[in-house]
Amino acid sequence: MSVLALAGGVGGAKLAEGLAAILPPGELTVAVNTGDDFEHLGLRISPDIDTVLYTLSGLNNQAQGWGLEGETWNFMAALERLGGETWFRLGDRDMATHIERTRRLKSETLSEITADFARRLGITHTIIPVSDDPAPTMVATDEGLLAFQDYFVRLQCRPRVERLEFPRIADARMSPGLAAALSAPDLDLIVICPSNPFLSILPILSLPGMREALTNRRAPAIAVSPIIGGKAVKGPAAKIMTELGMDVSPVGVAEFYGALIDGFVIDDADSGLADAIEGPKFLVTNTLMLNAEDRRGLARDVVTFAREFALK
Ligand code: FO1
Repeated sequence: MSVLALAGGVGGAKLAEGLAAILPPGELTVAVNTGDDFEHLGLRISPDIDTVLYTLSGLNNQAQGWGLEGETWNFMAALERLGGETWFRLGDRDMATHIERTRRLKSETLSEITADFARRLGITHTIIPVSDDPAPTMVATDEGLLAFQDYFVRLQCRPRVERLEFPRIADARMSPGLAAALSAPDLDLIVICPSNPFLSILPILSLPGMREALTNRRAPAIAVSPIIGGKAVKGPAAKIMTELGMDVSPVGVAEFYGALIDGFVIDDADSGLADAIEGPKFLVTNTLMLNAEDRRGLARDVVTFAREFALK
C-alpha cells in the first residue's frame, strides 16, 4: 500500500510514527511543512522536519514535543553568558542537525539532505519537505505581522491571530518527491495528519498546484481531527480557531478542509458531533495518541477506513 501523509510538527509526527510502524518499509512518504523554517544564529532550522525525523527514529523528546531525548544545554548556557539570543533553544546534540544541514544546503537541496538524514537515522520510509524553496509563514496579529517563530516561541502564541500570510509562496514549488507522490499511479491513500490546520497544513495547501492536485486526487484523502472535545491536543489550534471566528470543534476543521477530503476521523469524545459533519464520511475512534500502541491503532484505523473509498 502506498501512503502519502501531510504533516506538521508534533501531532503529525505521532500519526506518521504509527503509519511507519504498520506499513512495510518504503510504503510511506511523509511530506512535512516547511513554513516554520527560519534562519537563526546563522543556521537553517527546519523544526517540523526535525520533529518527524526524531520521532520516526525514536530519538525525540516525547514530553517536550520537539528536540531530542536526553538533550544537554551547554551551548545555550554559554551563549546566554555572552548575551546572545536564547529565546529559541537549541540543544547541544540538536545543533549538529542544524549545522550539518546549513553546511550541506550550499550544494544540496533540503529534500536530498532530509532523505540522507532519514537514512542515517535508520528510518526506512521516505521523509520529504513539501518544498525545497523557502516560503516562511507570517502571522498577521493584533501586534503586527510576525515571523512564525516570533509568534510561536518568542511570544508564546499570545498575540491574537487575524490571518496567516505566505508572502513567498507564489515562487515556491512543490518538492520533487511531493509532486511525484501526488501523481504516482499506485498512490492508495493521502492522510492529512492531526497537525494544526492553519499553522501546519495551510502552508502546504497554499503551495502552487497543491489544492488542484488534491482536488484531482488519484487516491482517497482522509484527515484526522486535531481537535478533541473542543480542545487542541497540543498547541494553539483551538485559540486560533476562536480568534478566526470558527467553531472550535471537529466540525470546524472538517469545513476548513471541505472538498479536499473524502474521509474525516474524529475522537470517541466527539461521537455526538458526527451527524453535524457535512460532506466527508466520518470515522469515530480513539484519536488521542498517548503511547506507541495508540499511534499504531489510529494508523490501522485510518488505513482500514481508506478501504471504504474506491476513487480509482
Ligand atoms: N519550540 C518551543 O516552544 N521553544 C523552543 O525553544 C524551541 C526550539 C526548537 C529548536 C529546534 C527545533 O527543531 C524545534 C524547536 N521548537 C521549539 C519547536 C518549534 O518551534 C516548532 O516550530 C513548533 O513546535 C511548531 O511545530
